Amino acid sequence: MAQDVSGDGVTDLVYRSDVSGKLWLRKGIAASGGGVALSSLATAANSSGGEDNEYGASGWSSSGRPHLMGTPSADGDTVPDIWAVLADGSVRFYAGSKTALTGSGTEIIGRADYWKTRITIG
Ligand SMILES: [Ca+2]
Repeated sequence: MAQDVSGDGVTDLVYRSDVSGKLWLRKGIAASGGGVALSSLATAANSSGGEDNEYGASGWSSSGRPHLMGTPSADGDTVPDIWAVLADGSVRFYAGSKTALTGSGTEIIGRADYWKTRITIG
């Protein structure tokens, strides 16, 4: 997802790495004319802080959680949240954090294979 996760008003990037099986947070830098300097999201070295930070611990590989979607806050705390369709077809909600996700999320929809092929539209 590309939204302001850190809460400084500048768009950040949260992405999955199948190499590590983790989620990573890359913090954006404000552009002089407003918005985010897109180049700050291009590489870890260009980002705010100069490195990507672990956002979701292991278990986020595409085999375990095939589909992910980041959305604006659904729980009212203003921090963007993450929704996942797991390999068993269940849909889980992960409350966003400004620094790193904690906990195992909340099951919103029980196992149903057809959710594996449904595409959510942000
Ligand atoms: Ca930010």
